[in-house]
Amino acid sequence: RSKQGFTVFFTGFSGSGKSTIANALMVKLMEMGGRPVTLLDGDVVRKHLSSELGFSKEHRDINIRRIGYVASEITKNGGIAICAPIAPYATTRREVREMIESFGAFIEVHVATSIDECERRDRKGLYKLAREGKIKEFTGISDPYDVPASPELRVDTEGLDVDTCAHQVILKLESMGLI
Ligand code: GGZ
Repeated sequence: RSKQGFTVFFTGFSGSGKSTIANALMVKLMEMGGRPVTLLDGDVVRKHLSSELGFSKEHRDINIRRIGYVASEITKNGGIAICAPIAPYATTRREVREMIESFGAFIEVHVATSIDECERRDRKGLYKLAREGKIKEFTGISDPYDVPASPELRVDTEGLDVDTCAHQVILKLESMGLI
């Protein structure tokens, strides 16, 4: 019997490493073969699915629900969805979890890079702009982030490299009998 579908849902600050780990995970899962793997990355979704949305709580919630809906359809059909938005609100993450768990497994992965470290790296220069007030409602600077209380996995990008973080997700999926 073929295995059930599932969604790996990364959450964390801008620049925390979500996209990089999500991509590394996608490559590993694709190499294993078997099921199709779909990556729903934050900035890609915002370009193609949520281009009219901003960063108010209402708009972020709509964005996360859209991602959750697409991931739930993939999960329902036995596929693998990897999502990598900030998803700052715990109640919205919970909503998405419930939507997906009616079809398959939901693995919440907190990419736990601290806000100080994200700001220090500032890969895209967005934290500087947020500090200058040129980007409003910036998560961690001028907008909230609810730290996940009980994610399936928390990865430490300050102590571990990308490949090790992605491998920890693989080990988790194996221990859950999903791959
Ligand atoms: C947070 C923002 C903001 C504000 C633009 N707050 O590093 P990035 O650039 O590529 O990732 C961030 C992305 C966040 O979009 P998400 O869809 O993941 O957010 S949410 O889950 O809250 O809907 C960042 C950029 O958009 N960005 N303005 N104000 N991130």
